[in-house]
Amino acid sequence: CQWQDGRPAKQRLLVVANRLPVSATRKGEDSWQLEMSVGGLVTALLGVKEFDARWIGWAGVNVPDDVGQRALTKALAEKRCIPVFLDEEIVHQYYNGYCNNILWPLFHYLSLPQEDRLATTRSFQSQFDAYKRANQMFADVVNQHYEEGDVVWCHDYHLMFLPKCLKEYNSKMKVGWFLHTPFPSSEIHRTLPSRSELLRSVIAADLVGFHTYDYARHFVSACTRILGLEGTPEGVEDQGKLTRVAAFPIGIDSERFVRAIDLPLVQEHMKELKQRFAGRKVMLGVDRLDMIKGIPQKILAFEKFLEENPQWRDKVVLLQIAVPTRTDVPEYQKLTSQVHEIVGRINGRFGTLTAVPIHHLDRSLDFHALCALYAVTDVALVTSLRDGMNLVSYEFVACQASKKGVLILSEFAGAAQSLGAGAILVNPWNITDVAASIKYALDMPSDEREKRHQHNFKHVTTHTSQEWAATFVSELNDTIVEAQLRTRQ
Ligand code: ADQ
Repeated sequence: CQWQDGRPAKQRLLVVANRLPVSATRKGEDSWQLEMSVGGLVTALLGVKEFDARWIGWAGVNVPDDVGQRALTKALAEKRCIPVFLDEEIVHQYYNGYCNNILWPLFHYLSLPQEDRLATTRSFQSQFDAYKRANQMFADVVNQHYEEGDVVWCHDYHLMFLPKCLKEYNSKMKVGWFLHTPFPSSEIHRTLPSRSELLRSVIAADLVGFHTYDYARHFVSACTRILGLEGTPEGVEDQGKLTRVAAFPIGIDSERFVRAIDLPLVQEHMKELKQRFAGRKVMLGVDRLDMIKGIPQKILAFEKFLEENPQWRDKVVLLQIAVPTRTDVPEYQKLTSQVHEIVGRINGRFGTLTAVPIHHLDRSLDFHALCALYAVTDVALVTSLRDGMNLVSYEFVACQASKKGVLILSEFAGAAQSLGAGAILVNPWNITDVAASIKYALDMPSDEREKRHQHNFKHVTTHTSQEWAATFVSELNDTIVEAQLRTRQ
């Protein structure tokens, strides 16, 4: 391998995340089918090409037998993936329980229904124990595959305990941790029974990253208020050890989207969509079907818009593509039924024999179909109640080079801080405000659309996922160098 500045030109990077970027389905005793998964983390990290990267994570299936585990490990190795095997009980307690039922809502400022809150309070300790056990299992696998000089990049709220476990194995390991969700105000984090233990584990890392400066600031405040540590402009200091804390706003592989628009397959899809919706303005929502994405609120705002603007009723269509996630969690099942019920009601109310105002699909679209949809859209609606960043808004902008459509964006998405000047920012809880913004977007003169689009397009094409990862890892390398210098002095 080639060397550059004393390091291999392609540095080995161990990416550790709860889920691998592929889902595995068993086809026989020793045969597996692998399929790419959908989600923000996968999208961002697929764009990372500067490193010799391996991905460590759970494949999303229970594989109790050795034959199955060996075969899956072999199949995954071809995709440079290394599995962590978790059994059903631990998945239930760690993933469904502690991660999805406790940390996810808390970090997004969402409260649980009262009965769930009480049940969660009762099962809290056993779920937290499972969380720690699971993180230790991830650490074991990282440790087996770690080679000197590797950089270990831990991702997300599932693995807050991992930096500590890794440093206990090897204090010289370069460990970074990045959170893809918001980090809430310290007042919210304070309510978590395991608040101190989690913070202490995270600051065992050398570098801690967030999407926005606000999330980083909340994290430092939590460390100062809850742990009594000193916050510095650089991060958090604990007995002379500095943990660097900073904002690293994620991006997308924008070139991939920009180029895709000219592909014959995408052009073909676009032609079909244009014919299908001729004479109507196209509005688009693309989300995982998750509470944080504000899908019911978005649809209710669209209903209000139709109610208040009868002249638009047969001239606009909302396409909502919502890929189901966490389908075994009752709260998510309830959300699906709720969305179906609202869509059905509005289509019944405003539909005609030949057209309905909302097309709702409960599924994921392939890359080419998604790009075509983004490209023919006049107005994209991203109305997350909270969102770490939101990459859909970036993807939409990247595909709009010729149409220059309008982005309506929640002020509670991290993306509002980077695309705020070009988008129309809304409070997703205020459906009157969102309905008025829809009207404003549909009526917007072309010179204003052009100006707004140019602002966002420039940002999306210059702040890419490649740059995000390169900046994080380079800062992680430098952090270690600094630490070593301090020790030498
Ligand atoms: P997510 O909550 O998954 O990510 P987001 O950033 O919008 O949210 O990324 C979703 C990804 O999944 C996009 O690449 C999108 O194209 C894809 N996707 C969604 N629905 C789809 C569908 N129906 N069909 C096909 N593809 C679909 C988490 C955080 C975010 C943060 C990212 C990255 O919640 O706030 O931006 O990680 O850090």
